[in-house]
Amino acid sequence: MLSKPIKEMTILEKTNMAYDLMKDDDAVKGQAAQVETLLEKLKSEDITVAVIGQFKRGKSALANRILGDDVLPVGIVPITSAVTKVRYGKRQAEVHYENGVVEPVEFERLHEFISEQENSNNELGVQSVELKTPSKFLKNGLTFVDTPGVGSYHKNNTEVAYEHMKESDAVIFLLSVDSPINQIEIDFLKNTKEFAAKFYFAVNKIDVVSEAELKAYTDYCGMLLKQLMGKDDVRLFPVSAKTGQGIDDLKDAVLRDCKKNTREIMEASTAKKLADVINSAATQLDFYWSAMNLEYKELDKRFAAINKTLEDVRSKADACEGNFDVHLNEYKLMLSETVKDLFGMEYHYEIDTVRYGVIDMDREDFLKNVDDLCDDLTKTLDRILLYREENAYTVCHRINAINRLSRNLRRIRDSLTGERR
Ligand SMILES: Nc1nc2c(ncn2[C@@H]2O[C@H](COP(=O)(O)OP(=O)(O)O)[C@@H](O)[C@H]2O)c(=O)[nH]1
Ligand SMILES: [Mg+2]
Repeated sequence: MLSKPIKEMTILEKTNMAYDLMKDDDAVKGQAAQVETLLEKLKSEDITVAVIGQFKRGKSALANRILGDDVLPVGIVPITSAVTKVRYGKRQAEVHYENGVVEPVEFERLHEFISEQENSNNELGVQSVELKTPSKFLKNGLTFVDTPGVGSYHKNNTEVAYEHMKESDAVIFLLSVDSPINQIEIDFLKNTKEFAAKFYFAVNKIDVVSEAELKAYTDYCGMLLKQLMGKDDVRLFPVSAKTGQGIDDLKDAVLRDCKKNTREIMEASTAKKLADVINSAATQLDFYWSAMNLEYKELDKRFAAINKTLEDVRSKADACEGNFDVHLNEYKLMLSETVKDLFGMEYHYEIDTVRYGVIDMDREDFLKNVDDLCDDLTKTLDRILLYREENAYTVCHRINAINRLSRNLRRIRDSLTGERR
């Protein structure tokens, strides 16, 4: 099947190969979709730069400075509770909800969706906020991401920061002179340094200290970061989001790299992310192994529970009177949650975007979609778990297929992480 040895393949070829291997196995549908996204990104060469750091270091203020537009809310109390993506374009703001709904909002109202106080624990179900502004910094397809604080009071925010770390190609890690680098920041860097291709360390709020104090701070942090990152050339960018001092140096460094070394950054970043997706696919296949090995009695119980949930979904759908697109997305989220609870596995659904004010699908369409959704779930689970399958040939075939897929994926992963087999 292989045209050339894995170790001679480019990152694009490896990513394509991983996609081809995964796309036909329902067990790793979610991961296949992630690889597809990686492929699209790799081809488009759009770099994502995220600002990451603990809350109140001045991430949002710095982002505003870099963009040259006060698009992001800044505050004395932790403000950002949702990830905010900024792209090039005519000034506009949209809130994207977990259930697929997209709602345009005015910039003045953004705090309602992304502040801890007004949307605590993300009660509104915001997935992300997407902004556009005609900043030169974003002109060449760069996406800029402002994240909630690492290690803030809500555990959720740290998870969000981790996830975004995984999605970014380059990271501006923000420290601030008013608090020495702490254990939370150190742990975060230790755990995530594998995921981004490029790091810029910035030290903010230099307007509040003397030159001597700043030097003591940067000497100390510089030493610590070199140890942490395991390399000697860690550069620190002292900045002040308040006065604008040092911002141009940081901006220039990011832009220069993104322009000159786009390919290199994208490939390094894709390699890291692909290895991570493959690890998650391997874990997923292990879950299927354990689910397949459940006793029939146990499997029967869980299939009965799934069927009960599907009945609930169908009767809910029958009683439903409008907002059909949103409800369909909500059923998908609910079903994947149930599969996770019952079988310990991720079950992937595309959540369709629902534009604000755009006409719903009609009732007939909706009921048909709900039917398909329900039928499809049991059929797929039947098939991948070989539920009640008495045919030895099918069983062997499936077991071999899982083994082969695991093995091939691990080979790609090892070639990405440089491990020898
Ligand atoms: N003195 C000073 N204050 C700053 C600077 N950057 C941000 N701040 C303040 O620090 C606080 C937190 O800023 P914010 O951007 O919301 O932090 P985030 O939680 O990391 O996004 C706000 O009160 C800002 O006004 C800076 O360079 N100098
Ligand atoms: Mg913020």
